[in-house]
Amino acid sequence: MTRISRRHPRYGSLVTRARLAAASRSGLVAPEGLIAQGRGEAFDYFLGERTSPGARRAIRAAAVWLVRAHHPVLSVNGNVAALAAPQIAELVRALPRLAIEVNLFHRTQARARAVAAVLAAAGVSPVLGVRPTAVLAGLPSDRARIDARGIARADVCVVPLEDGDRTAALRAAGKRVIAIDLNPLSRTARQADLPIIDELTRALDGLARAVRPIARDPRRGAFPPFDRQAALTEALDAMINRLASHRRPTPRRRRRGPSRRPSPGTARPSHRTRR
Ligand code: PTJ
Repeated sequence: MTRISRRHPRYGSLVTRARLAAASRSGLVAPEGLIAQGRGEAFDYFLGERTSPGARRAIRAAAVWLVRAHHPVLSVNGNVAALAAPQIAELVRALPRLAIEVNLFHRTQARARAVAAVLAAAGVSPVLGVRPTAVLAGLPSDRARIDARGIARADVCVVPLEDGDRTAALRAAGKRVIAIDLNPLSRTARQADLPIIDELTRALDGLARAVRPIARDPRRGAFPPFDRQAALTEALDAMINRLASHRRPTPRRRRRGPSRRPSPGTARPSHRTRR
């Protein structure tokens, strides 16, 4: 792996890229996963690479939903395993009822095993979904292959870096969907019941912190409502405001003076007179 100087102003981002590139070479991350990361990075730039107040509210609401769920499940693909295995382990320590299931778009048995191995090395056990035992209706891709002990019986699913079709299929199956996606315009974010518009590792860290005090409270209640549209609008506003703060005012264009207008009597012939 290339040596990256800690003094580089974008050290964190370069380390993440190098980790994903290595994970792609080993087959854990699909080549398409590198493109997905690039898209995510662009949106994170717009956010200023920090959790917005709106995302913080979404994280707190998601924590309540997870604690109140009977069978909460977190779905893990190649990117998610490569980027956030320690954060997933921390979230499971905060909420041991949370089931962890491998679910891949570009599915091979070797990749499913690689994702499970990375999670196991971080201390997550058991990892479901390596040998799928059920099918999610209405999905043409391999993402339909799910675990009867996990997503199939879940009432709340967390789906980071997901696609819109699966989010819609999960909702059609009666599940509440919490998405983690930096792109507020993605179909996933727009389909989810509770979109968290934030970077994956920051969102998972925030979830673990928010879950702990709620999980200690023995009272249980209904799922508080969440205004998805307001959350998406807030995320877009956060990006627009940041972009606007970097924008220099456009210099006023000089108006053409009257001297450039032809003086009376010297008017250029119109097309009609030329004809
Ligand atoms: O491992 P597999 O085979 O299941 O494939 C996983 C990928 C990520 C390749 C697959 O799910 C995919 O193609 O995803 P998309 O359709 O590119 O969507 C990924 C979404 O996640 C995009 O909207 C990105 O903006 C967003 N995203 C990317 N990186 C991050 C992110 N959101 C939060 N945190 C990130 N680090």
